[in-house]
Amino acid sequence: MNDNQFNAEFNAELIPFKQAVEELKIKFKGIKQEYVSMGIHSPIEFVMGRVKPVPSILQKAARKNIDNSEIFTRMKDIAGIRIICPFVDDIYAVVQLIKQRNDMRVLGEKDYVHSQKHSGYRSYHYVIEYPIQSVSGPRNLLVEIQIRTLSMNFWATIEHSLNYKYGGEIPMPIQKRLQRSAEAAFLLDEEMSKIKDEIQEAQKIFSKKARENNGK
Ligand code: 0O2
Repeated sequence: MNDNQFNAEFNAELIPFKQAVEELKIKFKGIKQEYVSMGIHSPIEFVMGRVKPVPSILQKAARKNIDNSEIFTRMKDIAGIRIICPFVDDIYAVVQLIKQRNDMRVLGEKDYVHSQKHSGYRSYHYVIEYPIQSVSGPRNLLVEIQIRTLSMNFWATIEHSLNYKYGGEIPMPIQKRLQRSAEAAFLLDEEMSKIKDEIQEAQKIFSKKARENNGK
């Protein structure tokens, strides 16, 4: 098979994963809208999703000794959803929301919120099985859902780009700084949680005013 054929077939295999990402983004955004319309605090601030770029899929498959023929059934994060929450407690509210749904099945979970990684990374990970309807019939796809606070997301985004810049070998002084900034992000989450009620009250007033202004 030449490179063009390989690329065409590989990209065709990614279509159902793109569909899963789009469907899940709509579903989680819908949850946020429901909370907002009820005037209740939403544990979801915003939702992002992506299909992993082909070079990253191939690199990860090589790193994890996954044969090309098994990539689409064994790799857990070809389709990825990221749910960003205002407060740490909200992460666990979203975890429960997902567990209770009957349109997806949880296959695995990693709590890096309570057990942060050595790098300083914190996030809650779910691997779910998600059914989609394709032209050739129903299929269950693996999707990774990362749930984290705004400050965890800020840290992870910066660290990810530094990792990219240094080809996965971040110099030790920068690693140390990142670990310290992860601590600072953790403290920020803790402090925000302590004044959660005040913040939510302010947000309610702000949303009410915005709705009134829109109605004018
Ligand atoms: P990318 O570019 O974000 O897609 P597994 O999938 O369980 O077989 P894996 O992938 O090592 O094994 O699992 P893990 O450690 O739970 O990590 C999965 C994803 O979490 C990563 O995907 C990252 O998105 C994120 N992640 C994990 N550790 C870190 C970290 O230290 N820093 C940052 N910024 N993100 C992290 P990818 O494929 O590595 O990267």
